[in-house]
Formats: sequence, C-alpha cells, structure tokens
Amino acid sequence: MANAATGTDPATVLSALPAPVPFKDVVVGDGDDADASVLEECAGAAVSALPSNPKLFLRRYLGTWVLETWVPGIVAIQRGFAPRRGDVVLASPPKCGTTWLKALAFATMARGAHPPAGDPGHPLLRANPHDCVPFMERLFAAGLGSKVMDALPSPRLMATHMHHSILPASIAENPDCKIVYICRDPKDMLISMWHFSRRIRPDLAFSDLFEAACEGSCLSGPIWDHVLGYWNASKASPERVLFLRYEEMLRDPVGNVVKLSQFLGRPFSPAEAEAGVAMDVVRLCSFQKLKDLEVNRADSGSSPLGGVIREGAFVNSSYFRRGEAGDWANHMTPEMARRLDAAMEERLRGSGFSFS
Ligand code: PAP
Repeated sequence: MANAATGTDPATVLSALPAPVPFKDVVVGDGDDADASVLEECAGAAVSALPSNPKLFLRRYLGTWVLETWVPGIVAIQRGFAPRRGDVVLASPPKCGTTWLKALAFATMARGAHPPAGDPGHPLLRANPHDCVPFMERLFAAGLGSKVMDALPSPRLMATHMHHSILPASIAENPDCKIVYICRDPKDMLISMWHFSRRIRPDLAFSDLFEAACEGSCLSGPIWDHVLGYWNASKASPERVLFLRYEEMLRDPVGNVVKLSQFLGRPFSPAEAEAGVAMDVVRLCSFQKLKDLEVNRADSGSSPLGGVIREGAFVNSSYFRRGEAGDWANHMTPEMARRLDAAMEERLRGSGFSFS
C-alpha cells in the first residue's frame, strides 16, 4: 500500500531502516580496553568493602543488591558508557521476561531486514536472544563493554538489571535513549530465580531466597524499589520509558508488541497490520518456538562473547523453563505468598502501580 503523502511503499521505507545486529556477530579489535582502570580499581578493596549477603553472592551497591561479580561492570557503565542517538535499553529485574523482551524487541526492530515469518536466515533462529542483545553488567565486567558497544552498529539494543536510580545519566536522562522495562509478579520471579540459581547452587534453600526478598536483599532488591524507579520514570517521561508486565504480555502478546513498536518509533503500517506482522513477531518469539530451536536446546552458550557474558552453567536452554504465570502456587504456602504480597503492597502503596 503506497503512502499517499510520499508515494512510498511502507515496506520499502521499513526495509531501508537499519536493523539491529546480534552482538555476538560483532568483531572487536585487540585495542586498549577503555574500562581497564575501573576494573582494576574494583578488583581491589572497593568491592570487598561493600555490605554483603554471602549466601547469595550479593553486595549492596548504592542501595541496590547486585551480584558481586557485576559491581565492576556497573561502575564501568556509570563512568564510561558512551551513549548513541537511538539506543534502546531493555531493563528488568532478573527472571521477569528479559529473554522474551530481548527477542520481541529485536524481532520488531529488525523486521525490515528480517521478516519475522518466512526468513530462514532470521538471527533469532540461529542465536539465543542473549547473544543478540548484550547484558551490560557482565559485558562491562568482562572488560568488553566499551569495545563491543562501540563496534555494535546502530540501532543498538542492550539490557540491564540495574535499578533506575543507579543508571548513568547518559541513559536515564538522555532524550535520545529509550528504556523498555518489564517486571513480573515477584512470587513467580523468585521461583524462577530459585530454579535458575540452583544450576550453580544446588543446595540453595528457597527459604533463603524468600527471606532475602521480603527484607529487600535478594538479587536486584529491593524489588519494590526496582519496580518503583521505572514506574515513576515511565509516568514522568512516557515517551522515553515504557513499562510492561510479563503477565499482561502473556494475556495480550500482540497488543503489547504493537505498543512496543509504537514506542520504539517503528509502528506497524496498515499493510503490516493487515498482513498480521505483529502476530508473526509474537509467534517467532513464543516460548515454545524459541525453546524448541536447535540453538536454544544447546547445552552451552553459542558464541565466544556469549560465553563471556554468561556463567558456564547458564546454557541457552536454561532460559526456557515453563514460561507461565502462577507457578509460585506450586512452591509457596499461602502464608508465604501473603507475606511477600503484603511487603510489596506496603511499598507500592500510593504509586498507582500494584501487582494485585
Ligand atoms: P534473565 O533475567 O536471566 O535474562 P528472564 O528471561 O528474565 O531471565 O527470565 C526467564 C523466565 O522467562 C523463565 O520463567 P520461568 O522460570 O517461570 O519459566 C522463562 O521460562 C521465561 N521465558 C523465557 N522465554 C520466554 C518466552 N519466549 N515467553 C514467555 N516466557 C519466557
């Protein structure tokens, strides 16, 4: 369908827009590591002086609980992240739908170059979403942040678990950078985190994770502050911060992909709407589709960079477990659920956001 004003076909316009490139395909040179001095500094006393939760390998950094191994990466991001016009940051607490959001955002932005249906060469068919969109804390902690991000062509997609309060101004206050946030019922988040963590800590008791979450000291805690930071930012700057919920995405995936495409400045054209392209994106990124792909059944990370940004046990298949809402009921007593719900509600009261 031609655009009456310009006479151009929307599909032609779209295919002319640059598509994101999987970061695992980026070739980085041997040049100097711009983040080296920060990493050196953090390797010394800086990290060990922070309050810790040794059971969960966490440190409290600027009021937020993060994996000890991420601290140097966070400091390097804060000091050295070089923004670029059009950057898109996908933010989330862990185990809240990051993998899904990475796939959906990548497929939505890349659809001009890679139609989500009928392109056997689609990057998501050969690369795990975590190899398409880098996790910034680990990339920078590995000393590769500046190198890889500089080499990555625009538009750049990247992901973080950082609280909004500790994002550098180059992201949080940058009018040229968009943030897409996803969160999830904290009860399901904790169950997912427990299963995931047991890959490297088989002895981890769920009660340890649960108690830490209620006190605000689980990974990425306090979770209420994580959610509130992005919620408030989305209210203050809806054109720069999009706030999504995992359960809502499960309920209405197409509606949320349409919302995502509009927010990213790449809305579906009437012709695409008629052809059901948003549904194609949803199908390509569905839990079952991604889980069944050869690359995601693999027992290991699929690229050298992938290996750097993931702990060894966190192989591609580990990101796909059940992909449902409500699994908490199979693991928590009603009393535990009430306690965590109450802790969340108390902190979220008056914000205009609630998980219930
Ligand atoms: P991360 O923070 O380590 O990147 P993340 O992707 O946020 O993990 O969370 C994984 C959860 O998303 C898993 O939930 P579960 O343990 O309750 O099953 C995983 O199954 C789910 N997930 C992964 N991909 C999808 C998808 N395409 N659709 C829906 N859920 C998904």
